[in-house]
Formats: sequence, structure tokens, C-alpha cells
Amino acid sequence: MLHKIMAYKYEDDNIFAKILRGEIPNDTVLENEYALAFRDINPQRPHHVLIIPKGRYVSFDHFAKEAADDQIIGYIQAIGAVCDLLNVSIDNGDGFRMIANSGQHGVQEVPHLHVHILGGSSCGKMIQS
Ligand code: DGP
Repeated sequence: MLHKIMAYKYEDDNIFAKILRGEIPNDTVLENEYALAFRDINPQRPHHVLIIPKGRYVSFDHFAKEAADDQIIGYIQAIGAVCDLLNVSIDNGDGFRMIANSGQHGVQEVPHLHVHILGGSSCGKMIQS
């Protein structure tokens, strides 16, 4: 039986790595030890923020499997804090959509884990048929 050996391969020349290194400017919404959140260059809703971990992770599955507990907690807490900053949390706002495009079928353009937080108007149905 053939076993496919796959490893997550992180490339340091991706655009979000350059943003993290300060080589490209960004419109920061929040930054902490574990994460950076900044506005998407091509916003699809009134609020469109990308949240990236500071570690070298390609995708959410990579992060979930290989990140340390404190990195995972810090990143998820940053996502919650961004929702509060944007006033899209469902306890005091109108909600949001969180998207983590991953790999080829997920149509991920930038190979550094990022979640999109979209809000400020309805995001419509979940996915195109
Ligand atoms: P995805 O398809 O999930 O990989 O989306 C990548 C997003 O990144 C896309 O919505 C556009 C955004 N983006 C690409 N380059 C830049 C950049 O240089 N700055 C910012 N702020 N966003 C970018």
C-alpha cells in the first residue's frame, strides 16, 4: 500500500509574512503577542478584517495540529477581541461571517493562515451552489 507523505510547507515570502515583518504596511485593527488583525485590502463588506497568527502556519488545519496551546488560545481570543472592536459580536451587534479559505479547493490565495471576519451588512447564503 502506498502512503502519501505530506507535510505543511510554509513559504516565508508570502505577503502576510511580509506584513508581519513590517515590510508592507497594513491598516492594523489589533495586535498582540500571538496575532495581527488588519483590514482586507479589497473589502467585501463594510467590515472586513483578516486575523493572522504570528507563527508560521499555512492553514487552519496546520495550525490546529501543530500550534502550541498558548498560540491557539491567543489567536482565538484575538478573533473574539476583533469581533468586539468591530461591534459585530452577537451579544451587542448584528453578527458576522468568519471564513478560513484553505488550500486549492478552499481557494486560498495567501498561504499564511488567516480568518476573514466580515460584517456590517448581511453576508447572504453560506456558499454558492
Ligand atoms: P484568501 O483567498 O482567503 O487567501 O484571501 C486573501 C485576502 O488577502 C484577500 O481578501 C485580499 C487580501 N490581501 C491580499 N494582499 C493583501 C495585502 O497586501 N494587504 C491586505 N490588507 N490584504 C491583502
